[in-house]
This record gives sequence, structure tokens and C-alpha cells, in this order.
Amino acid sequence: MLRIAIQKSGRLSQESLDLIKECNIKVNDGKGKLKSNARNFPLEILYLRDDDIPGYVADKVADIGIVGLNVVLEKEKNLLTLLRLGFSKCRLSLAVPKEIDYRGLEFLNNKNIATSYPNITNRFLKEKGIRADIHEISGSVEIAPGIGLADAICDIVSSGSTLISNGLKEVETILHSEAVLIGNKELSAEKNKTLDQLIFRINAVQKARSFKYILLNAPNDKIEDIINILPGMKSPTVVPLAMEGWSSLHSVINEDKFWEIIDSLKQAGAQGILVVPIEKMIM
Ligand code: PRT
Ligand code: ZN
Repeated sequence: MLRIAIQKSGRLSQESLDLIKECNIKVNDGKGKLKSNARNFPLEILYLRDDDIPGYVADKVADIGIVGLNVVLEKEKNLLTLLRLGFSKCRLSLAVPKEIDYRGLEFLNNKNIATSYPNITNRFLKEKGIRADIHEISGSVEIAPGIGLADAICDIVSSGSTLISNGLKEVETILHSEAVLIGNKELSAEKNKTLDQLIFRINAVQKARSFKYILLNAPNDKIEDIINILPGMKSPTVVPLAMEGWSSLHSVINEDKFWEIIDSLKQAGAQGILVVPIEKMIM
């Protein structure tokens, strides 16, 4: 039985649980629960505060966990980062009052910086040769400059609107973060086997999310051109339509690329274009 720790309630909770469910692992939601067992996979789920997850995985209370990379790096535990999961993307940035004429990191020399991420901030400043005083505060970091507690802050930024509404501007990005799967370094052979199965399924789910199945109709004399426009469409399935001289093309493509080339596809004569989600993709 493999034990995974996920956030009980917060920004990571729903997507962590959704990912497990998309791997066809059947679990009950953790509302009000400390743990639950999957019904069709040897997985036990612990619902915890995100800050506790790296420590619990390092201490083997849980074998693996899903948590923000920012929290993993801040806690400095001896862990494996197994996979980037692509959700809860954000950055850890330095910000100063907007009226400051900020010209570079030297501004921070001998200044006070408020943050909930003292370790990451310290490491960054040390690397850059800056000496500043770090004040650790656990919440509402963005109000620190306004009440005279700090000259700058280092905090998580997503849309940037919290900074703006507090009269601050982002001046340096220290880290690009997202949810990651972490693991203990010394799992038994049996647990590692289950973990490999889980990672295999997560990879299949993640690939399927970024690729789409595409179907389109085209006159036979345009098929060659269309195949040349579609990236990675080396050997699409070409099926004749009931209408004489027309075919249907089927293939799998990266969704991002598809939106770049939609106009040229239409110009080349593609009609009735369907883009369909893929549930799992095994390569
Ligand atoms: O209760 P528990 O300790 O489990 O949760 P928590 O309150 O500590 O964490 P939570 O749920 O707020 O965030 C969990 C993780 O989500 C973080 O560790 C990040 O990896 C990630 N994440 C993604 C964010 C944000 N986006 C985010 N916008 N974490 C925090 N914020 C906050 C930020 O602190 C700031 O106050 O949102 C504000 C900035 O947002 P914008 O959009 O205004 O820039
Ligand atoms: Zn937390």
C-alpha cells in the first residue's frame, strides 16, 4: 500500500484529487477526513496542510505527496521531486512599493524584506551577493511595506492583482512554481512498483491533456497540402467519404500548435474540423 499526502483544503486540493481520479483510481473526497483508501488501487490518501507535506514525506509518514515546488524548496527536506504536474502555476517574486525607482538588486542592500519564504529568499540573495534583513511573516505579506514593516516583500504572485492593489510592483522573479509530485528516497521495492504504476498513469493523463484528436474533411487533391501544414502528422488515417473525391483525415496533434495553424488549414481546403479530447495516451 502506497501512501500519498495531498492538501486537505486549499488551492491544490481539487486538482490533486482530480488527477488521482483521472488515473482511474476511485476515492472518496477528503471532506472532513484525515485519510481514505482507494477502492481499486493500492493507494491510501492522507489529507494534510500543504506546509506539512514535505516533512511528512521525508519522515515516511507518507511515501509520496503533491505540493507546490515553492513549499518543497522552502522546507529543504531530503526528497525526490518525481514529476512536475502542470497545475497551480505561480511565481515567487520580489516586489517593492510602486513609486520606488528600482534599478536592480543593489536596491535591496541593507533593506528589510518581509516573506513567508525566508530560506528561498536568503539563498537567492546570497547567490547574488546582496545583504538584506529577512523578516519571516506567515500571512498577508503584501501589507508589510504599507505599514512600515519592510522595504520590500518576497511572495507568491499569480495574476499580480494582489501586488497592484497594495501599491507594489514585481521587480524580480526568484522561482517559477507549480504543483509537483515528491517522494521519499527510500521506498520498499513493493511501494516503488506501485509508484511506477501511478507515474505511468499520470504521464498518460498529462499527455492526453495536451494532445487532441483531430478529424477534418478535405478534397482528395488537397490532402497532401494539409498533411504538410499539420505538424507531426506524418501518417494520418485517411478514410474516403461517401461523397466522391473527398476524404476524412484523422490524427493526434498538440493543441497549442493546432490553434496556430487553423487559418492555413482552412485556406488549404479543410472543412468540418473536429477537435476531440483524448482520455488517455500511451506512447
Ligand atoms: O491551509 P494550507 O496551509 O494547506 O494552505 P495555504 O493557504 O498555505 O496554501 P494555498 O492553498 O493558498 O496555496 C497552495 C499552493 O498554491 C501554494 O504553495 C502555491 O504553490 C500555489 N499557488 C498558486 C498560490 C497562488 N497560486 C496564489 N496566488 N499560492 C498563493 N497565492 C496567493 C499569494 O500568496 C498572494 O497572496 O495569492 C496571492 C497572489 O495572487 P494574485 O493572483 O493576486 O497575484
Ligand atoms: Zn500552507
